Amino acid sequence: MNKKVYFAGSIRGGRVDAELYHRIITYIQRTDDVLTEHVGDLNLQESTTDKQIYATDTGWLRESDLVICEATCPSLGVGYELAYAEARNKPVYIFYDKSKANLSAMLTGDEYFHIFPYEREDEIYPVLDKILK
Ligand code: 6K6
Repeated sequence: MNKKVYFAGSIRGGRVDAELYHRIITYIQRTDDVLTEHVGDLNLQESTTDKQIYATDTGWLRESDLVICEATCPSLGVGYELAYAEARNKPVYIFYDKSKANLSAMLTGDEYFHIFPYEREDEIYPVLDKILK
């Protein structure tokens, strides 16, 4: 059965990696369901209230089977989501470009998280295959 994947990536933290999020989401969708397709939307518009965003996203986090995150661009919302997922025992997989980001010690120091530093984007996809198999 398809897994329900909560993909987390920066929105108000900055959209510099939005195209990368889009490619990762498209890759996951070949085999599984992404609850948060909008994170990879290159023309994302504010269309609802922050209260509604919080209610919807925390509901999807509770419904998800696992969380996959691209954390190169720092985001308070993503950090919150990762802690929320950990508190509910959801498996959490974090990717980041080690030449661009110095990931927070609050992530790298937490052994609960599965963290994958990469140098080139093409290293991400074989790891995703293993996570989703
Ligand atoms: C469009 C433009 C700005 O805001 C929007 C609509 N906002 C959001 N819609 C859905 N999910 C959101 C929105 N803002 C934040 N999130 C959730 O938090 C996503 O699941 C992301 O993984 C994460 C990003 O947090 P910030 O702090 O970078 O916004």
